[in-house]
Parts: sequence; C-alpha cells; structure tokens
Amino acid sequence: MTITITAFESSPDRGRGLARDMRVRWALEEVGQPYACRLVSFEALKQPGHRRLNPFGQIPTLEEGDLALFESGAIILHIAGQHAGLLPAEANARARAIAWMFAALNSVEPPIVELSMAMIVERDRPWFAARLPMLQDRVRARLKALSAFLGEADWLDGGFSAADLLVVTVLRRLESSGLLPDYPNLVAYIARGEARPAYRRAFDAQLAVFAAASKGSG
Ligand code: GTB
Repeated sequence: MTITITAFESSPDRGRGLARDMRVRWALEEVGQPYACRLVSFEALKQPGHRRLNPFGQIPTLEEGDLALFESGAIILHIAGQHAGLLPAEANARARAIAWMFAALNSVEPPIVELSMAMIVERDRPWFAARLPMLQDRVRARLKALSAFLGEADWLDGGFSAADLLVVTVLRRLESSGLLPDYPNLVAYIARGEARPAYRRAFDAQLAVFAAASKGSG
C-alpha cells in the first residue's frame, strides 16, 4: 500500500532536517518502505482538508490506505509495529524502547523546544536575558541524565531502535545552542545516528525539497 506523508512546502529550517517530517522519513528509510511526500504550504495546513488529517493543522501526517495518522511519535510507532528493524522483538526490550520513545517526546523534547522557541521569538523581549539561564538549565538537566544513561554505549538499549531515532532527532535541534559540546558522548551519539545510510537518504530527500523551493522562489 502506498504511504504518503506530508512536509512543509518551504521549511523554515532551510533544509537542515529539523522539521518533524525528517524523523518520519528516517523511520521509513530504516525499514525500507518507499513513500510519497505531499508538500503543504503554511496556509494549506490550516485549511479543513489538512485539518482532517491533523486537527492541529501541522505536519507530519501519514496516510496508508484507510489509515490517516498525525503526531510523529504515533506515526513512527505505527511504522515500527508494521515492519522489522525499528523495535526489538523480545517483549521487555520492546517495552523499554517504547518507554524511551515516550521519553524522547515527553521528557527531552519539551525543554528543547521551549529553549529554541525562546531563541527565535523572544530574543528582543526585555525578559529574555533573565529567562535564558532557566531554559538552558532545564535542557542541561535532561542532557546530563541522558549522557549518564548512555555512557559509552552506541545506542540506548542494545541495538539501534526507534527510540534512538527519536532521541537523535530531538537532540539535533540543539546544534546551534552551544549546549551539546559539554556532553561529548551525546555529540558522538548524534553523529552515529546521522551516519546511518537511512538517515542520509532521509536528509537528502528533505534537502531536495528545500533546494527546489529556493530555486523556484529565486
Ligand atoms: N507533536 C507534533 C508531532 O510530533 O508531530 C508536533 C508537530 C509540529 O510541531 N509540526 C510543526 C508544524 O507543522 C513542524 S515541525 N508547524 C506549523 C504550524 O504549527 O503551523 C516543528 C519545527 C518547525 C521549524 C523548525 N525549524 O525551523 O528549525 C523546527 C521544527
């Protein structure tokens, strides 16, 4: 069955692979599933047609036959449940990997998003300088715990899984924050994720969208 995902027609990340379609593309590449991508403008995201797929008017979504899904975590869990390669077969290991998927999205990503949003939209506000250390400390607390848990291991729990895919994509959003170098094992962990052939294919696919959009507008 054909899989169709949605992505920004023109991503504000300028092809850096930081929008959440990147993680879905990467998951599909890891399991070897071809997919089509429908590009959506910011305006179209908020129209009823797209809100039928995602009530919040956001990307990414996934359509496959009668199924329409939103929320990148749910989409990746669905892909991992349908195809081998993203979750361990053994029940306890699988449950632990799913716990880490939730941790990536519920414990690690929120303070990172809060910090990056503040850097983008609050930089000129009078309270920004006072608030920044608190936002950075909240991110550091997560990085410290993650770094301690990972130690010298390549991946969070044995082999690469959807949990690593999500944690790596979440951490990548910190690349310009200056916070990562204090955690060399996390820097190496991100690099290991980015070196995977499936990651490269996914990255190149989203970059090609940005390159085509730039050509069209210039
Ligand atoms: N919880 C949802 C999920 O995981 O799927 C969140 C989805 C979401 O935030 N989607 C964003 C969106 O559609 C795109 S990824 N935004 C449009 C809107 O809300 O109107 C977030 C994102 C956007 C831009 C950058 N960037 O420029 O670096 C990074 C991440």
